[in-house]
Amino acid sequence: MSFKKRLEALEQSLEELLTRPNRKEPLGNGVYDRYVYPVLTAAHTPIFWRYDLRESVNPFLMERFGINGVFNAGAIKYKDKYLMVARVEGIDRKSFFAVAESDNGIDNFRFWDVPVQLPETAEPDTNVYDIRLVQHEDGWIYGLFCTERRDPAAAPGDQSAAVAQCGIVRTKDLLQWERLPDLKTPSPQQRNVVLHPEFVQGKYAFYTRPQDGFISTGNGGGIGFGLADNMENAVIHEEKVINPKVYHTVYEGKNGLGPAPIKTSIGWLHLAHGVRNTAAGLRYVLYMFVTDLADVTKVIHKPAGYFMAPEGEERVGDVSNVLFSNGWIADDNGNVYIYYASSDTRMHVATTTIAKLMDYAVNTPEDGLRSAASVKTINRIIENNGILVK
Ligand code: M1P
Repeated sequence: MSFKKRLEALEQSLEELLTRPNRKEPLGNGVYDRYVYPVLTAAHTPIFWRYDLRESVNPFLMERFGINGVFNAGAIKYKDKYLMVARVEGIDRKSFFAVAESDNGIDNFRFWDVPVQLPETAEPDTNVYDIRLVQHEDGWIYGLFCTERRDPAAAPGDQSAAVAQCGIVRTKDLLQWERLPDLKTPSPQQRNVVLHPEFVQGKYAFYTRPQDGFISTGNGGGIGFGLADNMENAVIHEEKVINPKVYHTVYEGKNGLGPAPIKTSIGWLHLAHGVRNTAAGLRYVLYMFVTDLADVTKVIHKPAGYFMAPEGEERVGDVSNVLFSNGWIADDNGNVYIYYASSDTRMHVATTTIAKLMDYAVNTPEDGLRSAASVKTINRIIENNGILVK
């Protein structure tokens, strides 16, 4: 195939993918709707990122920069567009951020021409990922992300020991980003740090995930909370765990907050991921809880179990059996777009409404933490449906 024909074929196949309409999966569970197609994948990235399009230097039109996956995207509505800031991972295993935009939030997401030009601190990042975008009441859009660097204490032969910390950037237009110093906390490592959109006691409020090691949270498990005086040199002196790991639940191994919480009339609605270990490796699912409007550290509703777990093709990918979400958008009319990644490979959307999510959060029974308690819960539903449980 000639260079020209191959380029035309590549362009046509990308355009077909980018313009393909998405559609809801039939029926669903009443809480949210899943969609048939992923909304962002490696194949959605621009051809001019992956190929040198000069025939003189790339006569075979071969890929020069392969993309391995597009996942764990932050999300925000900006100038009436639905934006995801995705974690784009090259085949070299480095991640970077790139903005993709859609008019309706469910299909036709297109990457902006150039990835995010992320400034660095004096200590360069080896890898950056999982950005959480927050429109804060101070007027800035903040991006909190994980910055990973090799552990300086690692033995010479150990090339996997790493330190994860929370990197911070801010912007007004998602084009120019200002890098601020990394967050300082009492914990040796941090991942899944999220900024609360409002001041709490006049301070910046953070959800953290203290952890002792890079993979295992050790003693530090649970979603933490802490306050900092400013963002220019953000320091949390005291971290309090507000949503701990719990034995024999979907978050017994570790957990972490997803996107920044959504304010509702009942409380702050949170989406988080819970992890447990299995013979087949770690399993990541999404769950929800609600915190008090007056005391944002107090959990007031917590439905049992998971809100979403990997299904069908979502179950398989680079890191299989993983759902992860760090981005959602709540429209003024109450519609909610939940952007979630499957198996560290691709992005999907699920749609619902604030009314449905609050009904789910408030009226789904809590975890009784024992099999007998689960049977009691089912019995109540059966009896409410007119069937006597003897
Ligand atoms: O591979 C699953 C996820 O693992 C990490 O999340 P956590 O710190 O909660 O275990 C992150 O590396 C995340 O990016 C990844 O999706």
